[in-house]
Amino acid sequence: MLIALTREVPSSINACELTHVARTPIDVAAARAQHAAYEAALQEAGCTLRRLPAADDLPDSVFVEDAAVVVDELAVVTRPGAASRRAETSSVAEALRAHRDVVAIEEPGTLDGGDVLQLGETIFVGLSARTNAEGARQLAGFLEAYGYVVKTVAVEGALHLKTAVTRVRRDAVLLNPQWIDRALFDCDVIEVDPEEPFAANVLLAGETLLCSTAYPKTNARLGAVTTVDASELAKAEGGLTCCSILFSV
Ligand code: CIR
Repeated sequence: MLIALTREVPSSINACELTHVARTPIDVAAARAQHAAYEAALQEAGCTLRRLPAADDLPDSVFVEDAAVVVDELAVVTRPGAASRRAETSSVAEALRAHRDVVAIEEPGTLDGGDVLQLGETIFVGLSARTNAEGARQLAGFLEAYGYVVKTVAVEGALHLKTAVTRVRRDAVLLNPQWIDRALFDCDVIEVDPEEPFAANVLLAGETLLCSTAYPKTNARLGAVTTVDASELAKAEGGLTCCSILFSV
């Protein structure tokens, strides 16, 4: 069974962190409707939803991906790079304890789940404005014990590693070559359309590839996809991977 951990869009989302995106008003009701459609698409893809309690006082709390990294053997609770986001992790840790042993990144390490891309036994960790070398080192310490190979990669121009590259099939990634070197990947590589730099953040849920309706040119390069409108959460600099943590039980 594939579980999708999610959390409702908080009423405070207009106070979210922003790095590469200019602030524009987010319609909370519209964002919640889009988020509900995203959850429905995950269910349609075969996921069982587990919704965390809403956290209206934490503006970025809908972006649960950043709070933990879950592999088959373990859950690693992060220490998010943005101080405003650190209180998000305790409820995520509590939910994960039902399914995994849970360990945590500790100060002075910082790590956002959006910087962690798993491709089989290889785990890429983006060194970004949010994830530091110490956070990556601690994560490697936890995961290498289970045989994973952890590779760090510098992220520039994008908020997170997974803004620049995500997995689209077992053996293929989608990436923006302006932000990440395609030579890092020894699998099939598909590039985003040059007019759609933010299109690389797609979510593979089981056999279903969830993509944003905002990027038709890139989506046309991917074969069969399921599209969802994620335009309101994009104003908060969030993409499709950010709004869930997927793991098998
Ligand atoms: C932030 O800046 O932390 C949020 N506004 C967006 C986080 C998006 N998360 C992700 O890409 N994993």
